[in-house]
Amino acid sequence: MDQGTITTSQPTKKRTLDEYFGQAKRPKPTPDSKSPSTYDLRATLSPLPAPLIPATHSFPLPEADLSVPGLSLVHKFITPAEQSPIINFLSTQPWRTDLARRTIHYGGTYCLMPPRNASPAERAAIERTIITAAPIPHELQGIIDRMVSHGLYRNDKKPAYCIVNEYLPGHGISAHVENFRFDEPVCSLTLGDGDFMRFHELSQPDDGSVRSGKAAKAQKTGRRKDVWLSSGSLVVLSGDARWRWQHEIVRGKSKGNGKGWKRVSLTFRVEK
Ligand SMILES: O=C(O)CCC(=O)C(=O)O
Repeated sequence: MDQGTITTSQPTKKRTLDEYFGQAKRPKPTPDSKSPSTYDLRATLSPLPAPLIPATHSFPLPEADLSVPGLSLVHKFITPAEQSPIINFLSTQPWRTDLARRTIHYGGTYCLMPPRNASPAERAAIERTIITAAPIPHELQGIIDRMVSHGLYRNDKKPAYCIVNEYLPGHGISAHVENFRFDEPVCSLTLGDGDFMRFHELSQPDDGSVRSGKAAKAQKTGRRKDVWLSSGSLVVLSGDARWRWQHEIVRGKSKGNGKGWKRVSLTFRVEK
């Protein structure tokens, strides 16, 4: 760089949740909708683009990991060739930048922070609140249909929520259980590079979000298990793995040894 040049980085304004999920930008639920995440898809997504992957596909049966009851892993859930169009599609989507890692929330967002002076009842209500977001786009429906065709979800009760997380070296997610507000299973697809997911056994099921700090305070037994999530794999959390074990993506600056390492995960959740 030219010795005389001083570069100043513009302070980036942290956007609020309202700026991401402002009421005006949210599709209105249809009158007969059962949940805030059900919209008239014909109005918002017409004509429907083709799903990026076909629903049917043969892959090995899920491998159960018996050391964490309720945990199973489907390696090669999608092929390397199927990953590229999904990654390209996600790159066209609006990403949230209010956390260290970039995220996209489809269906809704939750884990909202109650104000400090909130009463226990207000706190509980805020912690159960979901702010509606744009529905899971049709391009990603092939992933959902593939999970349905392999018996992970029922056709009449498909996941309506999906969080996309983009992890670069140094990014992670602190240990937490899956929000009790949702049903099981919770399924997470790994695109790009693989990584370990670390599981911690709790003394008893304990619902607590990372944001509120409650997850960090949950009492652990000390049993821990690292599970490798290969590229293209789907990790399936049910039973104790979903209610009684916390999961974590450990932050590590040296992941990929500086060679452009990146893991993108799509985590699907279903209404109770
Ligand atoms: O990256 C993952 O596979 C897990 C993401 C996760 O736990 C979450 O979004 O709550």
